[in-house]
Parts: sequence; structure tokens; C-alpha cells
Amino acid sequence: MLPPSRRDFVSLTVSESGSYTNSKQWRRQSCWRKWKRLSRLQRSLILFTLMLLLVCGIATSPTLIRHWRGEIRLEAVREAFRHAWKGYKNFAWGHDELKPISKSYGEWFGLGLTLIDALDTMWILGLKEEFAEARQWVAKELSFDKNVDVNLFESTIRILGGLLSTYHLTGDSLFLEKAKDIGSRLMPAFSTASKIPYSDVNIGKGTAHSPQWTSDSTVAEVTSIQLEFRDLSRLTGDPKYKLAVMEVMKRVHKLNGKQDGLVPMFINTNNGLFTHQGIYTLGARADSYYEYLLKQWIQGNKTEKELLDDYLQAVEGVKKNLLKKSTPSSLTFVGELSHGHFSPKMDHLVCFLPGTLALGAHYGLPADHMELAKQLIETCYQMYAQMETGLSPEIAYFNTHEGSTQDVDVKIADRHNLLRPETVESLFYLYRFTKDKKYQQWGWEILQNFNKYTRVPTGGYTSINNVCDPASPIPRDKMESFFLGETLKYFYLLFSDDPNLISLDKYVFNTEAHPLPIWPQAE
Ligand code: DMJ
Repeated sequence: MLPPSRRDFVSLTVSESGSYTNSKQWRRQSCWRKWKRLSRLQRSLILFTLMLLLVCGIATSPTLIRHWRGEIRLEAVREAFRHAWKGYKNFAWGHDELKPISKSYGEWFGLGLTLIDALDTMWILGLKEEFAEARQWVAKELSFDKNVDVNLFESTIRILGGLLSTYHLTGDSLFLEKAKDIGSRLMPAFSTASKIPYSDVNIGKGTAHSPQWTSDSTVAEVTSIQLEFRDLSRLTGDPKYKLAVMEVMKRVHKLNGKQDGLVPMFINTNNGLFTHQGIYTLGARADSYYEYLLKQWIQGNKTEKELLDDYLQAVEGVKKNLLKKSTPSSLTFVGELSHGHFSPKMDHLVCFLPGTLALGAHYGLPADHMELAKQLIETCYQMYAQMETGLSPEIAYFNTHEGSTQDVDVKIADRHNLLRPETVESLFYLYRFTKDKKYQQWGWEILQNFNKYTRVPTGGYTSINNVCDPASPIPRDKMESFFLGETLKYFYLLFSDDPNLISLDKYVFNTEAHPLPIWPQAE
């Protein structure tokens, strides 16, 4: 026990300036004394209130909320991927496509298409275990020495593109060796008199041909293999790949039959001329021609003027011939031109366009491209939002006449949804360049609806037949390889706030969402 003299007062020292130098210490001691005088219940109540305030403060901090929401969404994409992969692994391992309802698989080329298409997605999502087992399959099982006909375009964008991008991301030479193998096996496609490649190649026999019913190739197909073969030449030091695909671009550049930069859908492999002229669309059979004009220009470090000129002219052609507004909501949409007649038909495939326009604007092309991109992505989102399932049909018809009560009509034959990526892809570009959170929100809604209507409980996701009937969307029993290669990858990139996660200043995505490096200088 202290003597009373030391218990009842605190000694204070007055400084020169007149303040008490130990006043802080005095206050602290006084608080402590008050705290000790409180009952246990009072102390607990105060501590509880402080904790509550702290938790509420943290939980309502906008930055933290944004961070957590971002993490939750990224994890939801990883979870969706794992679920899709579970189905593929259990029922379709090493085969082209999962049939999730019948718990079996479908074969197209017999080359493990889904697995190869998904490699770089797993790498980007950080799914190391899944990636390691897939790599093992590529190392041990994948062989291109097979007597099989493959489509040049599809195997270039999915297999060659997938292997090349995985090589670039991982530095693992296994993928480069496989890319060289398939790349050289596809080369017979270019042995035509016109230099316009055949659509099909037998990668075992080294022979190539057109489809049985025609000697035409599809314009989008012959003009959307360039990013991949140019990259292969750069990696191997062998110019033959690049020369073959650039010859196609040169010839298409000079061809008659375009309308304001818009191309027909078919080209003949014998004479190298456009066929079936008069139909102009940004959808199936022409779509990625426009995408690759811009992307080759970007890949080659913005030096190939003909590509840029053709792209700019085509965008003007779209504005002049294909754009219209719907009623009642005044949505800007891209229709088609058929022998001079406008059709308000828009494929879901056209929804790559907002992303491509935004990418061009990012690379210094006219600012009105970005404005158009913003209008079109709104339309693509509405193609989802206005359907009963919240999922887009394969093809939409927009109403343009006064008095319409809905913008979009869907024909019975067009009500299916194949888990396509284009809208999510464009949402990703628009979000990267504008940072407008509404694009992430729209993507989140779409992901929820994929989960609601296309997720198969035993593993995998399925295409559906009817986006207009939530009670009976009718599964088609097929998970396309691009769902893992593209759709889920673009969801992940959309929900990520890291601009360096596949920087758009370093990489250009091929039309199957496989990132390839932009060349540091012209080559
Ligand atoms: C993919 O194979 C590619 O994105 C291609 O350009 C178009 N079709 C599918 C996805 O819809």
C-alpha cells in the first residue's frame, strides 16, 4: 500500500511554454482508472460495441466491398470451370467435346479439342492441378499423326492457337513442339492454284480438299488464321507459314465484290474470286475477317497499312449499310444486307464487334468507334436481358416499325444458346478500357443465368434449345470447347481488376481467346 501522499496526487511539471509535459500520461492513467472502475458487464458491452463498429466500418468500406465482390466473382468463375472440368474429366477425357447429359463424349477431329482449348484458361485462372494433368495428357497422349480430316480454321484457332498461347504463357517447350507439328501438318491446305486455302486437311496423309459439295471456302475462315501462322513463323524463324497466310490477305485486299469494305461470305479456291455475292453480314462466315484485320495490324505493331485501311473502310461500311435503331428502346443494332435489302437480323456472333471497336479505339482509332462500341454492347446485353432465361438466342430480329412493344423477336429455329463467348468477350474489353462497373455487373448476371439454366449437376454445362422458356430450356447435351477456351476465360478477365492480367498492350487475343504476343517491332 502506498502512503497517502503518493496516492492522492499526480506530480506535474510546468514547461517554459506553460504546457504540462506529462498531461498525456495523466489522461491515459485517468482513463485506465475509469475503465477499471467499470463492472465486467459494462466493459464487455463497450468492447462488443467497439468490435461491432469496427466490423461495420470494414464491411461498409467501398474499397473493401469492391475487393470482396471481385474476389467472390473470380472464385465463382474458377468454381464454374472446375465444375465443367469435372464433367469433361469423368466422361470425355481426351476426347473433343463433353456430352454432359448422356455422360459421354462427342468426337469432331479426335484431338482432345476441349482439353487443348482450355489449357491457357487453366493457366490464367491459376488452376495448377488441372493444368498439370492436362499437360501430362498433351505430353503422353496427344498425337497429330492421324488419318483424320480437320477443318483448317477450327483447328488453327483452337489447337494451334491454344498451343501457341500456352507456350507463350508458360515457356514450356512441349507446347511449342506440338504447335510446330500441327502447324506444319495444316500447310497442305494452301496448295491451291488461287492460294486461297481449302477448308479441310487430312493431317495424317498431308492432303487437302474443299467440302464435297463445293469448291468454295468461307471468307471468315481463310482470313482468320493469320495471327496464329504469323506467330508460328516468328517462333520457328521459318517464314513459310506467314507468307502463306499473308498471300491470302493480299489477294482478298485486291478483290472486287466488296461493298464499302464489307466482304461476301464465300471465296472460290479455284479462281480466288468471291462467290454468292450480294449478302453482307458481320455474323457467321464473315465475322472474324473484320476482327483479324484490326488484330493483325496490332500484332504487327501497327505497321501494315493495308490491314488498317481495310478495317477502317469496313467500319464505315458497317455504319453506312448495316446500322439501325430498334423500337421501342432505340437500341443500335447491326443488321444484314441481302441484295440491296436490309434485314434486321443479328447473330449473337456479331457481339464480338463492340470489343473489337473498343480495342481499335484504345489503339488510337477514331473516338466514335468507342461510342459505337458502347451502344452495341448495350444491345448485346439486351439480347440476354430481354429473354425469359436472361440468356441470348443464337439469332435475334430487331423491330424497327413504330408501335413495336418489344425490341427483339426470336424465331423458333433460333432460340438456342450454345454457351457462346462474344458478349462476355466484349464486356471484358469495354470494362478494361472504361472501368465502368456496369459491364462487370452485366457479366455477373449472365454468369448467374448460365449457372441457372445450363449447369448439369453431375458435371459440365450444356447448350440449350430454348432461351425463351425458363421452365423448359431443353438441354442439347453438348458443351462446346469454346465454353472453356473463351467464355469462362473472358468472364474471369472481366471480373479481374488487374490490367496486367494479359495486358492488352502486350497481347492480342485470337478469335478463340488465345492470347498471342504483340511484336515489339515490325517483322
Ligand atoms: C469460336 O470458335 C470463335 O470465337 C469463332 O470466331 C466464332 N465461333 C466460336 C464461338 O462462338
